[in-house]
Amino acid sequence: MDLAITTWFTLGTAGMALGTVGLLVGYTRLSEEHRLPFLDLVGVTAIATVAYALMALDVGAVTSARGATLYIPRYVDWLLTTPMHIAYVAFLAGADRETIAKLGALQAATIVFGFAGGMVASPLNLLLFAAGAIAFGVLVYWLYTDIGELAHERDDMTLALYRTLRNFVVVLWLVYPAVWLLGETGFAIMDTETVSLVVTYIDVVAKVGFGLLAYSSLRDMEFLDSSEDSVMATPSD
Ligand code: RET
Repeated sequence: MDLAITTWFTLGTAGMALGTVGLLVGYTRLSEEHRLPFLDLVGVTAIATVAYALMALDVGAVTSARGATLYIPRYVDWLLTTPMHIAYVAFLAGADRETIAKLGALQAATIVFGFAGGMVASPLNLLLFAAGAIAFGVLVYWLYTDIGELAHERDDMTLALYRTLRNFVVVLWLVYPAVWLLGETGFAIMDTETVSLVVTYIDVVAKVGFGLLAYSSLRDMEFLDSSEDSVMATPSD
């Protein structure tokens, strides 16, 4: 495999591994209430660490009908971790299990369509891309309508965190379909090396950044809760 690509994947492995350790330390500092859901976010970077390590070792690269290189560990990682992120966002809004499962399934469908589209010949590739884009579009629509309204019933801090993470997901994640179209999976304007560099960079930001954003808000909430408690505990004479 190309030395440059191996370098990006090695850097990706290091970034995800460091992120996982950082988030695990964060996990131990959170209150009982926030811990279990936060483990979902630690799981995301842990899965990505394994995916990047496999890619750095040149495991799971396949060549499509049109000569594009696709990395199976990357798509398996996305298939698992993007629904995990969506589940966290929907959980913050107070969505029930069924809704969380429905949103997770839409996100998983996006990835499956994207992988299938990347593997097949033109013009079917663009048709499958369109199917993936529609699934993602419906998901985003729900995050701004029904689920967004649901989040209004939560306390202010949780609502604010919901909004931050939802916007983070929507804006940052739009880079992925753009790169798919620009790369060899789409119109081949960008080569595999450039795609690998860009995707590795946003993957680390999207996964570690998401976890850090959540951590810092959860800590703020805990700090405010404890200072309210101490105000209430102050004897008023
Ligand atoms: C594809 C192509 C089909 C249409 C769409 C896509 C979107 C992919 C997304 C990926 C997000 C990945 C993340 C990884 C973090 O490490 C599959 C490229 C819409 C949204 C967040």
